[in-house]
Amino acid sequence: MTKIVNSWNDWDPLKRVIVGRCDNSVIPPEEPATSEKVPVDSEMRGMWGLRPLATVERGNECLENLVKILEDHGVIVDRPTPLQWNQAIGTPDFRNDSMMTCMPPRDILLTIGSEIMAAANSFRCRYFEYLAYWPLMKEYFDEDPSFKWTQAPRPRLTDKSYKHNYYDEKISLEERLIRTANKDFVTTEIEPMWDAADVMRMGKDLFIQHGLTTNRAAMDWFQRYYPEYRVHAVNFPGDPYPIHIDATFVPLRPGLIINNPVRPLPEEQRAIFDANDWQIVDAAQPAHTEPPALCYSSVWLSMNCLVLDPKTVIVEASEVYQQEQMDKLGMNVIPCDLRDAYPFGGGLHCSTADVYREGTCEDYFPNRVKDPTLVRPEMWPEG
Ligand code: DAV
Repeated sequence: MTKIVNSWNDWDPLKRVIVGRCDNSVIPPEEPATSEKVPVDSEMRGMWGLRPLATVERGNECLENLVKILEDHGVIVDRPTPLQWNQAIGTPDFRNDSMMTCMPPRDILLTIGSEIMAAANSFRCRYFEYLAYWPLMKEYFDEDPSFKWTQAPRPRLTDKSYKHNYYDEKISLEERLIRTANKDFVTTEIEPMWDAADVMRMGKDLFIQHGLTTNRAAMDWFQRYYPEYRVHAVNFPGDPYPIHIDATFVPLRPGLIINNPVRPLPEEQRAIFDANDWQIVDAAQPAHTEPPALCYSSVWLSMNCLVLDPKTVIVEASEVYQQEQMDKLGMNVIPCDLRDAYPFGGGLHCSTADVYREGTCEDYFPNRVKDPTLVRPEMWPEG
């Protein structure tokens, strides 16, 4: 019997992966969850509709560059089936004028061991995005008898799921940073909401970013759903638009993490890493001062790399400083031209979702200390 799905972290040798597609991608209309996420000065504000075809073709070309590199390294690559993302959608609780894309599978699919779970995303425009991956899930289900095909509880995303008037174009960067440091985000706590890209998997420990796309109720849900794993809530106060952990806190191999220097992990949240001799180093500066046109993400996609194994990493081709740093950290660097795919939803890590990495569930944090990040500390006594 074939084992198709198995992945416990972001660094074990990668053997099979999903790479997204840009086809039919849309800039979605503003809705409560997205209004805060699109930076105030973004040219995407007030704009919505299909993305220009030439950019879609160019984005897909970039993804093909990645597919080729992966296949040359013996990795099996699967691709989603895009929908007509410009269709309007509705549920009993909301209507939205369009969907978005299936470029960043990392936001939708969370692989933990032999389970792939579709997330409980907070953006209404992403409510049906999982459908693009269902043909692949069915294939894995038919071929791998141990594959667990799961959907997280679907959020209702009524108006009660969001704080209204949270978005305010007049609020300054300083005020925005105070708000995120105080863990005041656009989503309420009425139901668990989370993006898979906010979850950093490290064997027995899951580190989840509390931010604009993942709430505290989601952390509680995770700890109950996975009682055998330690669930940690982390947050990065230097980020005015905290979404997704993978341009902020990126593990390269056991014991080594690169951390966005403008979004450092607060001192008190480091205890568990310090106690287990994990090194947290500042990531290199991005090579660009601006993201590409019509892009939601920041220049820090520079650190959104894809680790192929603990000695090999794919880094975006123009990110020369990040490449240089990876080299100094003892990694073999494979450059990949992907920047024109950024506008569709992210970098190398975002564009992929793990299917199979060799390896098992390890405990990388055997030394237990007082750890304020634990979501349910009473479940994990010290010592
Ligand atoms: O820095 O804009 C991007 C993360 C995309 N998954 C940022 C976060």
